[in-house]
Amino acid sequence: MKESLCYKILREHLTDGDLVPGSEIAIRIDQTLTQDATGTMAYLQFEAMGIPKVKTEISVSYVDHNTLQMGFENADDHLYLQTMNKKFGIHYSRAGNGICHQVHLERFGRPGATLLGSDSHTPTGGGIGMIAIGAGGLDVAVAMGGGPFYLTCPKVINVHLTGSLRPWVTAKDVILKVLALLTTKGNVGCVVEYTGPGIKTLSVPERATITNMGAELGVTTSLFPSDEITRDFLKAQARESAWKMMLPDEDARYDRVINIDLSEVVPMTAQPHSPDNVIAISAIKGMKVDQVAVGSCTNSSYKDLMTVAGILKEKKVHPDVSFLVAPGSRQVFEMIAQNGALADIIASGARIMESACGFCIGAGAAPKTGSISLRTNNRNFEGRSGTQSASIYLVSPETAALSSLKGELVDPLDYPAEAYPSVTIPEQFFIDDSMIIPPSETDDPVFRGPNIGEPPYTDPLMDEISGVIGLKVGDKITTDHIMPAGQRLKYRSNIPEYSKYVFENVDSDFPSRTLALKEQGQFTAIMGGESYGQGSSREHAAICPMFLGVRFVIAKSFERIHTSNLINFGILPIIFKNTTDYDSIKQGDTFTVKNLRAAVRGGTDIILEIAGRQCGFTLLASPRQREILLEGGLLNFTKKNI
Ligand code: MIC
Ligand code: SF4
Repeated sequence: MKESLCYKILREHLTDGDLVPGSEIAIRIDQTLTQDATGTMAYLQFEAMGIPKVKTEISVSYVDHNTLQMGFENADDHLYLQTMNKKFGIHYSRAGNGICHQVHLERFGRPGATLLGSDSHTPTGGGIGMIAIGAGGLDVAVAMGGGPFYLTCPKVINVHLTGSLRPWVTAKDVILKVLALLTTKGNVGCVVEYTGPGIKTLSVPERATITNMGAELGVTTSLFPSDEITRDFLKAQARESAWKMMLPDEDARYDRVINIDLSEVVPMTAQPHSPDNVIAISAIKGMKVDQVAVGSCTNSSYKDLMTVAGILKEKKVHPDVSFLVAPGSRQVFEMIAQNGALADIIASGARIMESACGFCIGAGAAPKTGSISLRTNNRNFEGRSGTQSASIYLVSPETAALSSLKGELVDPLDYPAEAYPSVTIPEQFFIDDSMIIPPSETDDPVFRGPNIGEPPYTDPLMDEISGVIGLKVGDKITTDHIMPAGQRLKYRSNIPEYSKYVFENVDSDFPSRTLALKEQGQFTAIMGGESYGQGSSREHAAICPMFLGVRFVIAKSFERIHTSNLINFGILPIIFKNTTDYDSIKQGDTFTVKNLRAAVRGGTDIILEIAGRQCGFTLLASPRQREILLEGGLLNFTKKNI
C-alpha cells in the first residue's frame, strides 16, 4: 500500500505492534531533547533507573526556560544539569545558546530520525522530515535508557498546499489557518503531514513554524518531507551529510485531506485566550496595542528577525508600545549582530531580551493590567503572560513589527507589496557550537543544590480508595491552569514546594484542602470537561497533583501528553460513560471505589460511588498502561522491568 512519510518513518522504527490506526505501537527513539524546566525531573528519574549512560544516538539538554535567575534556584539547577549530563553522556546547551527547538533543528535534527523531547513543541523537528514528538520527562528518561516510546498509531491528516504566499503573508498565517480549520480539540491520535507543490515555496524555518505550532492542534506531531530545500538548510548549517531525501509515496493513503491554496491565505491572529480563536486581521485591525513581543521557538529564525529589522529600519516604535525581541538562537542573534540588523532593531526602541523562552513562558515582560499584547509565539492561554487580565493576540513577526510602529493592530496587506523587506538567506550560516558542552568520561560528582529534591516516588495502586471530588472545572483546562509557570518555574525541581501552586489561578485553596484530606487518608478526584490537560508537556501537572493526593481525573476528553503523564505518575484518567454525570456531580461530593485493581487489570469499567450513586467510567489506558497504573507509575514499572 502507498504510504505516507509518517508511516514510512514509523515503520522503520517500529519495535512493537502493527501500524493500524488507533492501536498502541512502540518505536525506537534516535534522539532526545530536554529543556531545563522539565529536564531536572527527567534526569533525576533517569538517575533513579540506575542506567550508567544514555543509549540514544544523541541526547541534548538545553537551558532556555529558567534563565531569569531571581534567586539561586535556576543557577543551581543548571549546574545539576551540566554535571549530570557530562557524566551520563548527554550534550549540554548552556543558557544563552538559544531555545531548544530552534537550536536542535539548526544543529542536531536529521531527516528520517525519531526525536522525543520533554517539551510539547518538539514537533518543530518535523520541519526537516523527522518524527519529533513531545512527551513527559519520564517517557524521555525511558527513551534515553534505550526503552521504546509507546504511542497510539496515528491517523494521518494530509494538508495539501498549492500556490505560494503573497508578500506580507507568512507561515504563521498558514498554521493559524490550519488551527481555524481543525481547532485545538478532537485531533488527539492524529499526525498532520504537509504535501503538495506549495511546500516547495516554504523554507525550512517556515515549515518549522508550521510544525511547531501544530502542537496547539493536539496532534501527536506534524511533518514536512525532506527535499532539496531541506538539503540547502542543512548545507547552510554545515551538516549536509545529515540530509537524505524523505518523501511520501506518490498517491499515499491519508485518513483525511485538507487543501490550502497559499495564495489565498491572509494575515491572521489568534485572539484571547486560545490559539484556535482565529480571525482575519482585517476584521479587527485598528485595535490599540500596548505591548508587542517577537521571539519564541515559533518565530525567531534568521528570516523572521531580518524581516522585522527591515520593517523597523530608520523608524521608531510607537511611544505607547513596549516592544520586545528575543532571538531564538545564539546563531541567529550573532548573525544579526554581525550584519548590523540588530543595530536597526535597537535603534527603533526595541528592548532586547536574551536568546531564551522569556516572555513566551511568562518569564519576564508581563504586560500591564488589562493590556493588549501582540506576540509571535504559539500560546495565548489566560494568565500565561504573567498578567491575568492581559489579552494576548498571536501574530506573525511582520504583523508584530508593523503594529509596533503604528501603536495599533495593522493588516500587513494594507502595505504595498514592494515595501516587503527582501531578505537574502546566506548560503553559509555562522557556526559556533562552543556553548554546547559534549559529554566526557568523568568521576566528578553531580552537583545538587538545595532546590533539587527527590525524584517523585509513588505507591502501587490501592484496591479501595475513598475521597472527595476536590475540584470541578470546565472545558479546555490547560496545563498552565493546572501548574502555572512564570514566577513559579523555579520550583520545577522541588515537588513539595511547587505543589503549593497547583491550580493557583483557578482555586488557590486547592493544595491546602487536598493535602489536609490526604493526611486523613482521603484522596481527591478532579473533574473537568473537554480537552483536559491541553498545552504543555510538563509532567508536574501530574506529579504535583499526585503528591497532593489526587488519584483520579474525570473528564469528557483528555489531551495526549497529559493523559500519559497522569498514568506515568499513577493517576487514573477516566472518562464519563454517561456525560450527564458531569452536570449532576458536584464539587465536594464524596466518592468510594472498591476492587479497583481487578477493574484496572481486567480493563473493565471503573465504578465510583459518588454521593451515594453508582457512576461508570472508562479508563483511558492501554493494557501496558494498566500495568503501569497497577505498579503506581512508570518509574516503578521501569525499575521492575529493567
Ligand atoms: C510551554 O511552551 O508551555 C513549555 C513551557 O515549553 C512547556 C514545557 C514546560 O512546561 O516546561 C511545553 O510546551 O511542553
Ligand atoms: Fe519556550 Fe515558548 Fe517554545 Fe515553550 S513555546 S519551548 S516556552 S519558546
